[in-house]
Amino acid sequence: MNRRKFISKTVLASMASALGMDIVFGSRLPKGLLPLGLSKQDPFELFSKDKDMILLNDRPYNMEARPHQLDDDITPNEYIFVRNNGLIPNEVDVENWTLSIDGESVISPKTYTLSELKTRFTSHSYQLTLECGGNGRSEFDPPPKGNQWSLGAVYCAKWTGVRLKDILEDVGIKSDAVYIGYHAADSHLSGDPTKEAISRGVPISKAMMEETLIAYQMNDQDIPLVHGYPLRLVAGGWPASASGKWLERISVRNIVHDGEKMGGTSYRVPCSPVAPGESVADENMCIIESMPVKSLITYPKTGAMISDKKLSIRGHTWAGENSVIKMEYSIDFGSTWKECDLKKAPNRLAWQRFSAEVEFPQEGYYEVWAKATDSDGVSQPMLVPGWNPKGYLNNACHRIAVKVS
Ligand SMILES: Nc1nc2c(c(=O)[nH]1)N[C@H]1C(S)=C(S)[C@@H](COP(=O)(O)O)O[C@H]1N2
Ligand SMILES: [Mo]
Repeated sequence: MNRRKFISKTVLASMASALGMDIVFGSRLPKGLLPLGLSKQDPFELFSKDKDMILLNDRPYNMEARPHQLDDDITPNEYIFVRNNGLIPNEVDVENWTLSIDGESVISPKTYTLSELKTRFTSHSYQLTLECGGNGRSEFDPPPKGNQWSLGAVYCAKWTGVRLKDILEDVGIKSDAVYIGYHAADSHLSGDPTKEAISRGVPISKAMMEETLIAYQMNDQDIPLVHGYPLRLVAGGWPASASGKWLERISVRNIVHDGEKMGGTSYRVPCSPVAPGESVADENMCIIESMPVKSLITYPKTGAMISDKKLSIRGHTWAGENSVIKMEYSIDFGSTWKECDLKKAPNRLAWQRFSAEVEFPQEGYYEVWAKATDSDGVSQPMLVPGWNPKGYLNNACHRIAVKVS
C-alpha cells in the first residue's frame, strides 16, 4: 500500500495566507487535495454581480436577473445575466489575441490583431438587446431540459466595436456566401480540446447589417471576462447564442453554418406548431432568427404594497428586428387594456422604455399585465406560447402582483 503523501510546508503556507488563517491540521492534508475554502469561488464576486441575481448553475456558470434589476435603459454589468455553454477561458492573452476570417466563401483568409481592428476600421456604438433564446423556459409544460430561466435572461448594453460588414468587405467574400459561423476560446465542458462548447452564427444578410458588431467594449469599458473579453460578436435582436463571446475566428460559409449547437433541438423550434411533449423530426425543425415581441415591467417589483390608488409603472419592450409600436397594460387579467406611454429606441435593436400611470378603483389585490405589439402588428400572447422541445421563445405577457390597502 502506498503511503499517503502530505503537502509541503511552502504550499501549505501559501494556502494559509490565501485563506487568511492557519490551517490547523494542515500537515495532514493529503497532497493534491484542495481545501474546500479555496476551491469555491463566489460567482457573484468573481463576475461583479449583484447578490440578488439568481444563480442557476455553477458548471457552467449561468445567472439571471430579477425584473426590477433591469430598470436602467443601459443595463449595468452587475445585473447582466450570464450564460455559458462551456468553460470560460482561463487566461486571455490580449497582446497576442487575433481575429481570423476564413471559410469556403472568403477569397483568401485574413488575420487581424486587436490593435489593427481598432485602428483600421471606424468604431461604432449601439445599444443592443440580447435575450437568451431560452428565457422563460421554466414556464413550459412538460418542462424541457436546460437552465430553468424565468424572466431575467435579457439585457440591453451599449456595445462599441467595428462593423463585421467592414471587416468582411476588407477581406473580400465570394458571391456564394450564405452564413457566418463564429469560433471562440472557451472550452467544452468535457475538457476535450477537439470539441467546441458552441459555434453558432447568422445568415450573411444579418452579418452585413450596420448594427452587427465585432465589439471590444461594453458600457464604455473593456468587455468583462464573463461576457466575452476581449472580443465579441454582437448580433442584437437575435437569440443571444448568436453573439459569440471570446471571439477568435469567423468562418464565412457557403452553407448554413453547421457548428456546435446549430442542429438538432439546439436553438431550433418546430417549423409549425406541435403538441406539448411531441418529438419532432429533424427536418421539421427551424433555426430561431429574430426574437419575438416581448416586454418587462421593471418598476415596481412584483408584490408591491401601496396605500395610494395611483401607481406609476415602467419597463422595457423589444421585438427582435422589429420595433414596438404599441404598449398596453391591464389590471383586470387581460379583459381590458389601456395604452402606455412608449418611447422610441435610441437606435435600431435597442429596447424601448414604456411607462403608465395606473389607477386602481378600490382596495384589494391586483395584477398588472403588460402587452407589447410590434411593427408587424404581432402582440405578445397572454399565456405561454407554443411548446417546443427545448423551451425557447416564451414571450408571454409579464405579470406583477400589487396590493392596494
Ligand atoms: N463563446 C461563447 N459564446 C457564447 C456562449 C458561450 O457559451 N460561449 N453562450 C451564448 C448564449 S447561449 C448566450 S444566451 C449569450 C449570453 O451572453 P451573456 O453571458 O453576455 O449574457 O452568449 C452566447 N455566446
Ligand atoms: Mo442562450
